[in-house]
Amino acid sequence: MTIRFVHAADIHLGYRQYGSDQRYNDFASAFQALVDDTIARDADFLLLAGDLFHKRAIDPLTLLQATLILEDVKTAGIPVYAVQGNHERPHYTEHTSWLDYLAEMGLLRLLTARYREGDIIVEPWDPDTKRGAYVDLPGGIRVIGLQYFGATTSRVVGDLVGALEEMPGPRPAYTILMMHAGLQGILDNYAATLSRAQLEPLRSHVDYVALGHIHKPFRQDDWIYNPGSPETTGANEVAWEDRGYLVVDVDTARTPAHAVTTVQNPRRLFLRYPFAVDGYDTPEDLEAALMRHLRTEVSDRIRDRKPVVEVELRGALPFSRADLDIGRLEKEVTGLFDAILCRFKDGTVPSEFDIELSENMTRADLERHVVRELVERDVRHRAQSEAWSDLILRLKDMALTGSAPQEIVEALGGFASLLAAPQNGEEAAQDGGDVPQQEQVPVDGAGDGASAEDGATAEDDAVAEQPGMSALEGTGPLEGTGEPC
Ligand SMILES: [Mn+2]
Repeated sequence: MTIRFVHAADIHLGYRQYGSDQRYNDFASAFQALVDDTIARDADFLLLAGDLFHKRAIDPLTLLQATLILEDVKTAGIPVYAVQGNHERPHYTEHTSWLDYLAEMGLLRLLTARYREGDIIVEPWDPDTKRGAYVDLPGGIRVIGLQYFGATTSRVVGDLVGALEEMPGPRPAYTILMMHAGLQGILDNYAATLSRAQLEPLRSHVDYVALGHIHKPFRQDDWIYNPGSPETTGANEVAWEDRGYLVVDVDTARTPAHAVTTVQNPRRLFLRYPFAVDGYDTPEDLEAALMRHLRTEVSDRIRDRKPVVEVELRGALPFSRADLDIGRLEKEVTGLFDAILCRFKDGTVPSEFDIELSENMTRADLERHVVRELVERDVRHRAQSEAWSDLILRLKDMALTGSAPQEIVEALGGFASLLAAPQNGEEAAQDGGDVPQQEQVPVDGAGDGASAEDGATAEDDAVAEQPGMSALEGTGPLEGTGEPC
């Protein structure tokens, strides 16, 4: 018996990365490319191992993308089997997801295990109810699917082993288990719940473990397979070049029965340039050196591909970050690379310098001295370093002595005036951060008195100074280390 199937996962349709329409379309293009290739290779079926959608509440255009692309597979007569991932999981107050909708429309078959009175239910997929945990295909091929179970995954896998052992009839010739689950030991910064040891009892029941969830591709012992993300949902994925999807040729007469080929689908070129900032004394020097470096990296071949460019500044910055015009730099780099967008990522630390200490300082003196020197590293606050230090130390004391949150908030009233009124801030903070807001000192040049609104405006401006940084923060958890999948 020979079959061919395609195993894909983590398509993330509907992800408007960096707020970019082009990036939004890139995710659909990657899906379309892998579907076209599935059809061209005349596969018997397509597996989608979770996170077809980037989010639970997709917009109509995303649904249209999914519908049109899945209609291509349907027209070609290739069934699609899917499981639900964490990104598209309905809220607990809801009962259906957009995957259920696609299943009702006959565009895919959603495989789901249910629990009844504490027991896992592993039932065949029913064409009437369009529900079930597995399908049996001609030639003794079985596809079992488990949706994302999060922290309970290892328990569910244990229950599944029990259910498979009790299942009547002969073992199928070839069994695929599709799951949206991470495996321990793949990513340093992500603690997956499922261990390899917990999967091991499935060995005698399952020939091919088809995973999704972790965007880094991996395979283990001709048994466990994870294709990775076809598009790039976070810059950390750039390093994993062999991402894409897997084309699996099964011949049940062989051992192992499958031969698995990784296909890197076409996707947006995503370039990442770390740049060490140490040794440049002025923003002008740094910018000139950075652009010189990037000019040696760029080529017509790169420009033709209209890449995404991320520049990560690393090292100790010898001047204030505020002196770098990140927005202008992003525009310059975008032009240089003919990029669809460029983002700067700030991985710098403030430069270290020796803090002068005299002998016989008390602990309190020492603390005040250190705080003040730290404040003075930022030229914007240098003139009021005494007031800032007072405020910082007072807030710390209040927190440590168990002041009520309201008292601390009132003390922060002094913080707003300090930002808004450089001339008088020192006085305001020294006389008490607990000055009521209506008594705050007027802002220079402003006709009316300082208000909480002025404070907010000052903060907004501070954020607006570095549009690149704030935009990058918007990339959310995918950028960080918490939930990379
Ligand atoms: Mn994912």
